[in-house]
Amino acid sequence: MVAVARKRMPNTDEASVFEIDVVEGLSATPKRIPAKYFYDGAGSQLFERITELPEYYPTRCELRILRDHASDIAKLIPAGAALVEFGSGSNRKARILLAAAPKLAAYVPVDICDEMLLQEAAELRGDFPQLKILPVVADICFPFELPAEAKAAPARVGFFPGSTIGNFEPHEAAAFLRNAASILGAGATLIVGADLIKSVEVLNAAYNDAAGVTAKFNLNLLVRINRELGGTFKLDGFEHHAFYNRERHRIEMHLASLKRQKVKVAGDTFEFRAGETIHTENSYKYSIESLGALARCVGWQPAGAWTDPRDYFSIQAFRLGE
Ligand code: AVI
Repeated sequence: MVAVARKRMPNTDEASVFEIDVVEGLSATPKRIPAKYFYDGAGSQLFERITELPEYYPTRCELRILRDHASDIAKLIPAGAALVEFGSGSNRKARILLAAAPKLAAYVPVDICDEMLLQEAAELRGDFPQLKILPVVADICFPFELPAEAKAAPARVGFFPGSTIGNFEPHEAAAFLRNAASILGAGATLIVGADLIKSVEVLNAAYNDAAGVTAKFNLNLLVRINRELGGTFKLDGFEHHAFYNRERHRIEMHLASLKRQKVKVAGDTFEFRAGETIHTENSYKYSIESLGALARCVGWQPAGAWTDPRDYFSIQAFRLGE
């Protein structure tokens, strides 16, 4: 059995937190549900399908940047360092860095989902036998302890790919960067994948794919509420809406009620007007400068940036002073 460091919010039962967040969000004006609840089993599978859609460029662009610039990016990783991946998921992107930085001593994948984390860790041990693989089960938005060997390493490098930073509100992104700084410590480096501001047509198409997978992903939230919270949402009573909000530099996803209706969730009744929406996700788009400014505010200094040939996506590096 592999020893895994654990850190979760104290006294929280995931099911009741989901219920509280949904009931609170549906009681608010305008109605909203946090985007983190997309990712049940079906939602995670639908997201994997999204990453392969012709219109959804971020995953392909990020992989291309990592492959094209792996040796330059790896120069930011000193010999003997520990690479800490925030929200590691499938490790697919980290593997590119691990292969490009053979002097790395340890890899610390951090994720809230322990099953996937342990499975991936076992595979990585086989593929990178010289590397210490030290998984940590934790919510990356809260403080957690690094394993002793990672703390003792001569340097720590954080890795936060996938443009997940874009799903945080700007103040949450700043809080994440501050938390990463205190976990990684003085002298650390952080490598972040962020989607870039671009033409409205490209952005809108990426979140309104012709095959309807993103719509299914959005509507799956209602399927999850029906199953886990005794909801009575009728899927044909709601529609996927996604559009770019130019003022706020973000894609907004909503579920729009097609008619006046009442829905029960966890014993409470919620009324919808025709056209009223539940705001389910924001996906903020940055420039190199705007993410740099946000990072500077919480103590990180820009230390490098790479983009794909169309400048659709960026990998940005930041350093903390000693
Ligand atoms: C996970 N995250 C970076 C995706 C995004 O693009 O904001 C989630 C997503 N939502 C719709 N399509 C993809």
